[in-house]
Amino acid sequence: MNKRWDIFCTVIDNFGDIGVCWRLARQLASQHELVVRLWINDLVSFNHIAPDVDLTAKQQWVQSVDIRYWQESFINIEPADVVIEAFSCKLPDSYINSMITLPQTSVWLNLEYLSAENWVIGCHGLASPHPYLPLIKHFFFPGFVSGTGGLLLEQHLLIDKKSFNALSQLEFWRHLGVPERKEKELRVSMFCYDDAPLGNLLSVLATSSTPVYVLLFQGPIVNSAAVFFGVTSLEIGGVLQSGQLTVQLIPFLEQSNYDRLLWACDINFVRGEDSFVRAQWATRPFIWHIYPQENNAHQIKLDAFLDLYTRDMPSNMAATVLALWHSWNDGTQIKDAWLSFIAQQVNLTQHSETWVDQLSSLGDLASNLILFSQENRI
Ligand code: TRH
Repeated sequence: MNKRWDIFCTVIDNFGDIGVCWRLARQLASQHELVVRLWINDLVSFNHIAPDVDLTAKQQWVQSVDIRYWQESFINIEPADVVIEAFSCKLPDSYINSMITLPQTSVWLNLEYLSAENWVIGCHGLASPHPYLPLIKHFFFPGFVSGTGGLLLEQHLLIDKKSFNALSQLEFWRHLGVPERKEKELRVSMFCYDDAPLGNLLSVLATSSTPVYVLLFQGPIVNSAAVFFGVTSLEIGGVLQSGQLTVQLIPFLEQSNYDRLLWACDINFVRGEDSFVRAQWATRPFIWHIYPQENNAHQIKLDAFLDLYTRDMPSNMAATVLALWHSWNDGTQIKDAWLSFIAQQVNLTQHSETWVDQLSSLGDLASNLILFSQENRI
C-alpha cells in the first residue's frame, strides 16, 4: 500500500509551482487519506496563497499536510513510498541513495508542466532508469486529453461551485471589501504578467455601454493601471474610476478563495498553469496569459491549447477566442477582439460547460497519480 508520499517543490518564480504542489498535497491528504510531506524551499511564496503557513517554522502541519522547509543541508530521512519530484526539481542525493535501502523501493515520479501539445501523450508514463542506481523514475504529464494524467480536480469542487449561490457570493464580496454588483455590471478578475496590454484594455472598458468592475491582483502589472489612471501608485483596496470602468486593487487570496472569486466573476483573465486550469473549472469565459518561454516556445503551447479548446466551436466563435487571446499575449491592439469576445459571452459560457464535462471525464490528476503509482510499484 503506497500510504506515505513525499512531494518536493522548488519555487522557480511566481506562485505556480507551489500552487500546483499545494493543491495536490491537500488533495492526497484530505481525499485519499494519505500521509503527505511537502518539501518546499520558499515559505514566503507559499504564504501568499496559504496564509496559515508559518514563515519561521521548519516543520508544520497545515490542512493535514506535513510541511517541511527544504534547505540545502538536507537531513537524511526515510523516503516515502511514493516520491514526487515536481517540475524536474532535483532531489537531494542523500534522499535518492536512501530510496534503494528500503525493503521496497519507492515509486519515483516526475510531475511535469502542463501542455496541450501532441507529444505529451507519447511521453506520459515514460520510464527513465537511473544511470547507476537500481531506480526508475517515471514522467507523469498532466493534460487535457485521454492518454495524459488529467488535471487537478478536487472531488467536491464542481458541487461546491454549483452551491456558491447569489447569497454566498454576496457574503463573499462583502468579506473581500468589494461592493455589490450594479445592474448589468460585468465583473472581471485580472491576474496577468506585467507585459499584458492592460492599459489598452482598460481604455476599451472605460467606453463600454454597461458598467465594468475589474478586480486587479497586486503585482508589477499594477503600474500599467496606475499609468492609465494617471496616478503614481495604487493601494490595496484602492478604487479608481474612468467612464464605465472601475478598477479595484485586491490582495492575494487564500487559494480556495481565489477559486471562489473565479466562480463569482463573469470573465477571468488568468496566467501560468494553475490559475489557467482553475478558470476552466469555473466555467466562465477566460483569457490566458501564457508564461513566456525562451525562443517563443510558449507560442506553440498557446496554439496547441487553442486548437483543442476551440475545436468544437463554430468558426466565428473560435476566431473570436483566437483573436483576443493572441492580442492579449502579443501586446497588440485589442479593441475589436474584446468587443467580439464579449458579444459571444453567453455562447462562450455554454461552451465552457461542455469543455468541463469533457475534462472531468478523464479522471482527476491526484487519483490518476495514485493508480499509476500502484501499477509501477516494483
Ligand atoms: O504565478 P504563476 O505565473 O506561476 C507559474 C510560475 O511562474 C511557474 O514557474 C511557471 O512554470 C508557471 O507559472 C507556468 O501562475 P499560476 O500557475 O496561475 O499560479 C498562481 C497560483 O497562485 C495558483 O495556484 C493560484 C494562486 N493564487 C492564489 O492562491 N490567490 C490569488 O489571489 C491568486 C491571484 C492566485
